[in-house]
Amino acid sequence: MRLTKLQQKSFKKNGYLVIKNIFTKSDCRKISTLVKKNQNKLIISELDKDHPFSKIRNNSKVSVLNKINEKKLYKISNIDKILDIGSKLREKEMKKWFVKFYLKNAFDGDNEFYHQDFAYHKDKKAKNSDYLQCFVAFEDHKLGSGCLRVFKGSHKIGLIKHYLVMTRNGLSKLTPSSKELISLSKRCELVNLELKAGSCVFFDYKLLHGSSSNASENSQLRMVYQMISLNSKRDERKNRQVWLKRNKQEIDILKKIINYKSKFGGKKIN
Ligand SMILES: O=C(O)CCC(=O)C(=O)O
Repeated sequence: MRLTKLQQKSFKKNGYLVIKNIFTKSDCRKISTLVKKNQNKLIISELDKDHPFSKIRNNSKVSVLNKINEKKLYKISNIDKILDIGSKLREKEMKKWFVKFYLKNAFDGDNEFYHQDFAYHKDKKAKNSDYLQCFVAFEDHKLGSGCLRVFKGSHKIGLIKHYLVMTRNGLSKLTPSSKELISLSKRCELVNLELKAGSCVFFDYKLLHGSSSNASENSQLRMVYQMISLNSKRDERKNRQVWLKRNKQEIDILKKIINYKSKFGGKKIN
């Protein structure tokens, strides 16, 4: 696909670029059916359910396709066409690094804390410009159902301080303080990306973004297609260290909660 000079300029200036109709409506329907039909077989972990601590036999929140379903996906459409645009935007050869689907289920889908993706990767040796994300809507995304929201131009403000917060899933996320976000919202316009099914947005790993929970009757399936430059210096050993550290921090937070609860309930638990 050809990118115009204006599109390249707009990506550099704003930190994101929307491309409409990269997938046909018919492919979107087929891909949604494939992901939703297989979601319970494709769960990454129990914690990736909408309510992992409940007896509700609920939906998964995140799905990664296994080999068989990935083949089925590529029969529907070649999602790697995203790479061509990604390489043009980054002006270097990019490769697919990780693909996952967030189901953002009706009445259940969680919010995504505002964050810069690079906050998760800063200690892994690769540069911010080695990464790129493409976010694809396979259903119509509306503000009322928790569409993606981005702080326009925020990729230029550097890496903001992020704090670890615990989600209702028992998984931690990184996010700046709300005080910081309020201050940034005065400098960078907060844009609602109400994408139509089949449209996508490419964005810089330092672009601040997030979304509200989905309290509506409409699901908002999205695919997150992450790219990395062919020659990046990303260090897998560092990556493992970062994950282990975060896991330990999560366990410490959960222990604190259990201690607090047991004191509150007058019960001693070891
Ligand atoms: O699903 C969303 O609303 C946000 C996804 C996201 O933040 C990410 O993948 O970095």
